[in-house]
Order: sequence, then structure tokens, then C-alpha cells
Amino acid sequence: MHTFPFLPPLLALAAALNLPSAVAAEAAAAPALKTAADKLFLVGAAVGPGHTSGRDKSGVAVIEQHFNTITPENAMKWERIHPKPGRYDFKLADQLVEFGQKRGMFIVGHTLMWHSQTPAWVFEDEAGQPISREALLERLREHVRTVVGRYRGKVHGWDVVNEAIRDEDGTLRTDKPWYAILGEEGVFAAFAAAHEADPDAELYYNDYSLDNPVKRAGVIKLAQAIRARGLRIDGIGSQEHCLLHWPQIEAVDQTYADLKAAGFKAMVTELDVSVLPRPGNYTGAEVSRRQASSRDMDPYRKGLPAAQQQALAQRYRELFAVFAKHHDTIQRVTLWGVSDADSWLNGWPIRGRTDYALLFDREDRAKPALAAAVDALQTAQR
Ligand code: 9MR
Repeated sequence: MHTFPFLPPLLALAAALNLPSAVAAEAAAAPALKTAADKLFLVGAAVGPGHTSGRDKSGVAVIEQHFNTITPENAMKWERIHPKPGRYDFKLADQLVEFGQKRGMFIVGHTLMWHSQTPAWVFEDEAGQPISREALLERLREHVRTVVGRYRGKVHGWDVVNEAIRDEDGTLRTDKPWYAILGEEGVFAAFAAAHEADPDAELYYNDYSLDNPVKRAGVIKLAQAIRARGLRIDGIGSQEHCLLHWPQIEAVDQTYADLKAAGFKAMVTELDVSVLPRPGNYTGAEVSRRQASSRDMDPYRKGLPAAQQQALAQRYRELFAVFAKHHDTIQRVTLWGVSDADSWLNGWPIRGRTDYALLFDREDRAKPALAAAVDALQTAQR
């Protein structure tokens, strides 16, 4: 049984007995996540148009209270920001940057080069034929220069390249057009163009399932190749899309030890913990993999039972304890969404489910997982 050091004894007892009102009180009593982490790393969330427009008032209040960094969940992806040849749409990205600037936040740009959410026209010439290598390189450079250049001095760090490495063997995804046509040169070109467009911005390579040693080795090798080219790369983003029991916490610990040993800073870029059953061997975050909905795969539509709520809190506690242990390497921890209502896990790998993956519930109330995360951070600094 864990303790609740910041609670008065009666509340702590009630919380330990798992009384619903006490659970809520425990969550409400938790100090801000960013305060608990302020000597360790930045903490943030992926945000969407509901937040940046101000429509989601309680979501904005959570962001202001708990986070000091934001990442656009979708607003800067190629298909959103550059939907047609020669046509950019900066509306939502501008709104996000303004939202972060007003609040003095560290703003992360996500993402410049990804095999997903990139329109088909990018890989075709004007006649609809496969584009030449030189023309694709130029198109990539133009995109990176335009997007990074627009936010020069405002976006502080970029996920330059996202998910270029295969899970199975840690090699480049040469089945995807970016890498089939350009190979590693495309990755180098993206980093070079981003640095030219904003020499002060931090630049990251971002991927999921780094807790898989084969994939981690492939990611580190690619980051080393970027560095060996003399290009700027500040760190490696480790997404951390977790389940309650995957990956094992030892593997998470090893990930940051290995990134440090390889000489890279780390960012935890897309943290969440799904509590729902997973079909087959679905781990990671391959967005193209989905399957049809089914009621037995969606067991908590009416609410999360107390035992699962506590298991989730315990999982967040152990994750934040490991992140705190590696605070000399980890510069930032970003959750992939603000409240459970926002989470992409409600729609992946099965559509239309009710997941509970984040630190705030569907009404933007703090969950026991928040108190557990805060407690882990405080305990690590005692
Ligand atoms: O959470 C994002 C979801 O809203 C989008 O539909 C999806 C496709 O663009 O991308 C999700 O975010 C992904 C992130 O950009 C990269 N890593 C995996 C994330 C979850 O799929």
C-alpha cells in the first residue's frame, strides 16, 4: 500500500481505503505537475484546437496549472499545414504558437518528416508520376525551410523526423516513399534544412517503442549517423505509448541509460498508458494498424473500476520514478493529450472505445494517477 504524504491523515486513510470522495480529494490536493518537476525537467502535453482556440476552458485551465511545454497533436503535420502543392495553411499552427507564447511555454514543433499524414502528391510530379529524387529532396527542403522559418525564435524544438525506423530489425523504413526514394539522405536533408531555418532551435529524432532493444539500437545508430554528418541533433524523442504491463519498467529504465551512454539527451514525447485490452501483438503506435470495434474489447465504457484506477496510478508512479532517476538525460516529459477525452487511444487500435490513458479525466479533473506522478517526483528528490 502506498502512502499519501501530502494529505492530512484522515484523508490519507480514506484514500488508502479507496473511497471515491477521498480519491477525488487526493487528486485535488496534488500540487502542480510542473512544480513537482521543476528541478528535473519540463512537463507538457499535446494540445489541439479546442485548447488553442480557448473553447475547452477547463482543458486550458489544466494546461496553465500543470504544464510548461506544449506540442501540437496534429496542427503542424504535413497534410494539415501544407495540404496542396504551394498552399500552406498556418491557421491552427499560428494559434498554437501564440497560445504557448502568451503563457511563456517551451513550444515543440511536431513534425517535419513522417511517412504518415503526408499527402500522396508530395511523392508525385505534376503529371502524377513518381517524383525524382532531386525534386523530392527540394520539396522536403522547401517545406522544412518554410515551416521552421515561419516560427523561427518561437518554436524552441522540432521533432524533425518521426518514426523512420522499423520495429522488427531497427532498419530504415525503406518500404515508405520518403526512405525508398531518399534513404538516409532524406533524414540528413531535413535536419540540415531545419538548422539553416532556425539555428537556435533544438532538433530531435522522434520514435516509439525504444524500449525494444533492437529498435532502440537502430534509432541510436541513425542519430549517430546524423551527428557523424556534422549535423545538429540535440536529442532523441522517446514516445512512451505504454500499456499497464508493457513495456517492463526495467526496459524503460534501460532505454534512458542507453540514450545517455550514446551521448544523447532524451525527451519523453508522447506519454500515455492504455488500460484497455490489446488485440494480438499490437504495441507501439503504428497508426495504420486498426481493427473493428467489439464490446468485449471495450470493458470500461461506464467508468474505470477502482482497482484499475489504482493500477494506472501505480504505473504512472513507476514511470515517473524512472524518468526522475534519469533527469540528467531527460529534458522533458510530454503527455499525449490533456484529458482522457482527448486521447488518440479511444480510437486506436480499435475505434470508438473508452480508454483512460492520461492524468485528467473526461471532465478535466485530476485522477489518482496525477497524485502518484507528483509523489514519485517528490520522492525522487527527497
Ligand atoms: O494523436 C494523433 C491523432 O490525433 C492523429 O489522428 C494521428 C495521425 O496523425 O496521430 C496521432 O499522433 C501520433 C503522433 O503524431 C506520432 N506518434 C504516434 C501518435 C499516436 O498515433
